[in-house]
Amino acid sequence: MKKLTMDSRIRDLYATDTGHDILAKLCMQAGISTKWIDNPVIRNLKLKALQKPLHKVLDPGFFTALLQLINEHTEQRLPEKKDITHTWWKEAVFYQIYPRTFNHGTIQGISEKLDYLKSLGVDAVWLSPVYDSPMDDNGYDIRDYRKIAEQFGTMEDFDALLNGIHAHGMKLIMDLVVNHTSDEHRFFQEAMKDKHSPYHDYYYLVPDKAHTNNWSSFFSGSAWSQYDNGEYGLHLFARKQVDLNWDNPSLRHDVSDMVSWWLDKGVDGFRLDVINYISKDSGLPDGDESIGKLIGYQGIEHYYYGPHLHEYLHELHESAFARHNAFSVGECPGAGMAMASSLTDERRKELDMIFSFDHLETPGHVRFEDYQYDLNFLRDYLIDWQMHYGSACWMSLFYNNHDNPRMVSKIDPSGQYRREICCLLALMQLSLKGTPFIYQGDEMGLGNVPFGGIDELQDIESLNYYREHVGKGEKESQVWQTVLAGTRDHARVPLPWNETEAQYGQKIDPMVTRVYRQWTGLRHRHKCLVYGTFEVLSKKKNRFVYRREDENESWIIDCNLSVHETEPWHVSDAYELVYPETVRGSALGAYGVRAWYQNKGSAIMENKDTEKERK
Ligand code: TEU
Repeated sequence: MKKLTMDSRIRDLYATDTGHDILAKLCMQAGISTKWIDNPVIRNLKLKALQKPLHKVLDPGFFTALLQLINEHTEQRLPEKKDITHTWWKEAVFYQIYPRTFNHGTIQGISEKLDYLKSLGVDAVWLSPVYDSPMDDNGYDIRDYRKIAEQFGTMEDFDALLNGIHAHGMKLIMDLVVNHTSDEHRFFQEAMKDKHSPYHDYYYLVPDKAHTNNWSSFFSGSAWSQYDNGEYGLHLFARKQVDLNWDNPSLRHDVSDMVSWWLDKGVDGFRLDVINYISKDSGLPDGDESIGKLIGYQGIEHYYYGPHLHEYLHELHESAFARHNAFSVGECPGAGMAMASSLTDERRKELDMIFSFDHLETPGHVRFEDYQYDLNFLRDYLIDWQMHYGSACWMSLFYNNHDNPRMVSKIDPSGQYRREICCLLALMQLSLKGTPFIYQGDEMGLGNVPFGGIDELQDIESLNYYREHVGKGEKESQVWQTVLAGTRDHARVPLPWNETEAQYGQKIDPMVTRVYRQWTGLRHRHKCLVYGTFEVLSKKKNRFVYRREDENESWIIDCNLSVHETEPWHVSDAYELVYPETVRGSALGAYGVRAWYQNKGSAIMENKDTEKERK
C-alpha cells in the first residue's frame, strides 16, 4: 500500500485498517452511518480539503498524527476466507472470574464452585490475575509472575484448581499482564539499583522531566513519575505499573519464557491485558492536543496500535502459544473491526480473538457518565460485526467485565426490568456467532451497586479520578455522581452466594440463572447457534429479529429492545417456540425475547424432551 499524504482521498483512508476504524469511530461518535463515506462526493474528498472546515476541532497535528499512524501499518488485508475453521474455543462458553470477589476471595473458593460452573454450561474459565502483587491495581500490577499472591492461596491451591478444572472437562486461561510490571518487580528493582543493569532498558526510564512527554495516564495525571533513583518512568496506568519496553528483545524473550512456564504447567491459554499498547512509537513523541481532547487521553495515537505490534504478537505466538496450541484473546481498547481483523485473522498467527470495547458506551458517551444506554446501538454494533468480521476472524460476545459497570444497569438504571433485560442479553449473547464471555454474576442477574460514598470504593482509577476532580475544585456531589456512574467497583463486589451475607442487597435471580443454563445447553447441542449463518429479519427501531441457520436447523430470535410492548415477529408453523415455553400470540412485552426453532428434518426437538427430563 502506498504511503498516504494530505493529497490522498477519503476512500484511500477508509481502505486502511486504522483509517477504516477511525472514520467508523468518528461516524459513530457523530451518530451518523458510515454509508456517508461511500457517498461519491465524500469518498473523493482529499484529506487536505478537510483541514479548513475542521480546523476548529482538529488541529493540523491531528492529520500529521493520523497519517503517521496509518503509514505505520501497511499490512494488506488478506482475502476473505470461504469457510470457518471449527475449533474448541469457538464452541466454548467462557466465564470470567475476578478472584478477589468470586468466592471468599481465594483460589480454594473457586475450586469449591467447579460443579456450579460446569452445571452452568461453562467450558472455559478466564481467571483475572492471581499472581504475587502489591495489589495497587488489584493484581494488574504484577510483582512475581511465577508466584501466587498469598491472599489467594498457594501454588498447590492453584495446581489443585487447574486439575479440578480439567477434571470437569473445562479449560483455564489466565490473565497475562505484560504491558507493565509492578514497580516492586525484580526487573524494576534491578533497574533502580543500577542504570547499567540489563533490566534498566526493560522500561522507559529517562534522566529528568525534560525528557518526558505530554502523555496522560488512564488513571489520571501524567503518564510519567519520578522513581527512587531520580529517573522518570513511563506508566500508562498507575504509578506503580511501570510500562515495559517491548522494543528490547531480552524483555520479549523473558515474557515468552514466562508464558511457556505456565503453559508447560497445563494452563490452556491467556487473556492478554491491553496487549495492543505494547509497541510505542519510537522516541515517544508528544501526543496531539486535539486527539487528546477527542479521545480523552493524551498520546494514545502513539501506542494504541504501535509500529511493531503485529511483529511482537507473531513472535510471541510462534515462540510460546503455537508450541502448546494455546488459546489467546487480546484485550485491545480502541480497536475497531479492521484493526481487530488484522490482529485475529487466523492466517496471521497472532491472536485468536480480541476484546473490542466499541459497544460498551453509546456514541458521544463515556463510562464516567450517568446516561441511559440505548440497545438500538448494541443491535447495530452486533449486526455490523456479525455481517462483516469475516470467516477468518471470530468475535468475542460480552457485555460486562471487571472494568465496567453492569450493562443491565446502564440500560435500566431503575432496576424495574432487571430480569427481563438480563434474559434478553443472555439470549442474544448465547445465540449469536462468536464466543460468549459470561462475567461472574451475569448469570445471577446482578446489576450496579448503590455505593454510599467514595470511602466505599477500592478501585484506584475511581479514587484517582475523584481526587483529581475534587482537587480541581469541582463540586464534590457532582464528581461523586460521575464516579458512581462509571466506577469499576460495580462489578467487583463479592458474589451473593449466601443471601444473608450479600452486600448492598445483591441477590441471585434464579430465573436468570435458569435461562443461562438452558441456553448454554442449547448452544452445546446445536452447533447452528455457533457456526450457522446470521441474517437480519428486522432492525427497525427498538426491534432486533435475526435468523441463525445451517443445513439442518433454523432459529429465529425475536427481541424487543425497549420498555414498550410490541407485536411479536410472525414465524411459520414450521417453527416451534423454545423460549419462553408458554407465551404465544400476545404482545412481546418490555425487553421481551422469543426464540423459535425449526429442525429441517424431524419436528421433534431433542432439547424439549431433555428440558422436560430436567424438571
Ligand atoms: O484494562 C485496560 C483498560 O483499558 C480498561 O481497564 C479501561 O479502559 C481502563 O479502566 C481505563 O479507562 C486492563 C485491565 O482490564 C484493568 O483492570 C487494568 O486496570 C488495566 O488494564 C491496567 O492493567
